[in-house]
Amino acid sequence: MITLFGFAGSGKTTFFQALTKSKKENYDFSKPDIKVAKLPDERLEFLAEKVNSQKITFSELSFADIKGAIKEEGFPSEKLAQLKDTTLLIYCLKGFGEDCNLSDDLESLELELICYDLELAEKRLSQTENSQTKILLQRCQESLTNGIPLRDCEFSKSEKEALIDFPFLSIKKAIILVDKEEEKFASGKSPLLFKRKGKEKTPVFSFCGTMEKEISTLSSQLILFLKEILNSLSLITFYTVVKNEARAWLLPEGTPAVKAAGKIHTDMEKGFIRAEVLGFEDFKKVGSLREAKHQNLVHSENKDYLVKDGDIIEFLFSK
Ligand SMILES: Nc1nc2c(ncn2[C@@H]2O[C@H](COP(=O)(O)OP(=O)(O)OP(=O)(O)O)[C@@H](O)[C@H]2O)c(=O)[nH]1
Ligand SMILES: [Mg+2]
Repeated sequence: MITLFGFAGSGKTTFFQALTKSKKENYDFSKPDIKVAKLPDERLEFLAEKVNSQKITFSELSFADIKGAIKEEGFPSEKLAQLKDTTLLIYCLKGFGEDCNLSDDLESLELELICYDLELAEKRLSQTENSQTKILLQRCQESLTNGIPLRDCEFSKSEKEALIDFPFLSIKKAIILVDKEEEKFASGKSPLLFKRKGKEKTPVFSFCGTMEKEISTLSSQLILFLKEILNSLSLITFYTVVKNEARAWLLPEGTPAVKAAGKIHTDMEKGFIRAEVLGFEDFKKVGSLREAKHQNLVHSENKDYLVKDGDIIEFLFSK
């Protein structure tokens, strides 16, 4: 789940509707509004056209839109707790109107998460007897007290694993999104100068939410933004062509073929025999599956093969 997080009126819902191609509904704002966005995919379109697929199925990402708090009031902790299942945060900043103050909004949003985490760290510290956990939580407490989000702290692999047990929010990966005025957007000016520590690594994107909503397809900027999301989440895409359907699937980088098969169907994972793999670039060169086979571009792989971005895969399995 990817959650849009920002103060009231920062353009989250406008952007959410553009992204998910949805309309405003009478929604119960006490809960997050969850919808999927189809991921535009030129490789899939090329594949579908070349193999004459009647059906084309794009991969999807789930987005959540939560109602923002008024900046002066801040977020109640029940509201922030709605972020705990999020894998990626999109900090939405208001880049339009007289009262826009990007750096201050970003800092305030980050502070909301830092305060939430600090309270959590202190509560858990008072509850734990384990000395290692205590040391780890004390380190978290120290960083948070210094205003450093946990995302910017150096943790070892085992510490990271231990931290999974705690629903910290400032540890989550983030992308910054600025909803800008049409005028500024057209002139391509970047109003952003985030000088804070650690922020260099946080990707920044800007859009005009109202303009995005009016166009029926996603803009090239928005497509880049979705690509950055996949990148931040270390997700890759593989493709299948079955009967009349060409389909894209998302997968965490470093997933073995047998698990990729399981994503399609558990039977395919259980009865996995092998994967016939064709890299997209090889397919692009020849433009046909038959020709690719003929030129020995298709390679057989066993269950441990790590799927690569762009692989076109046929799974062979016993029923
Ligand atoms: N000028 C301009 N106005 C925008 C832009 N994006 C959104 N707006 C306007 O800003 C107002 C608030 O937008 P929303 O998308 O509802 O804001 P929100 O972040 O969902 O607000 P909450 O749900 O209250 O937290 C609406 O009137 C939008 O039309 C933009 O890029 N430029
Ligand atoms: Mg909204």
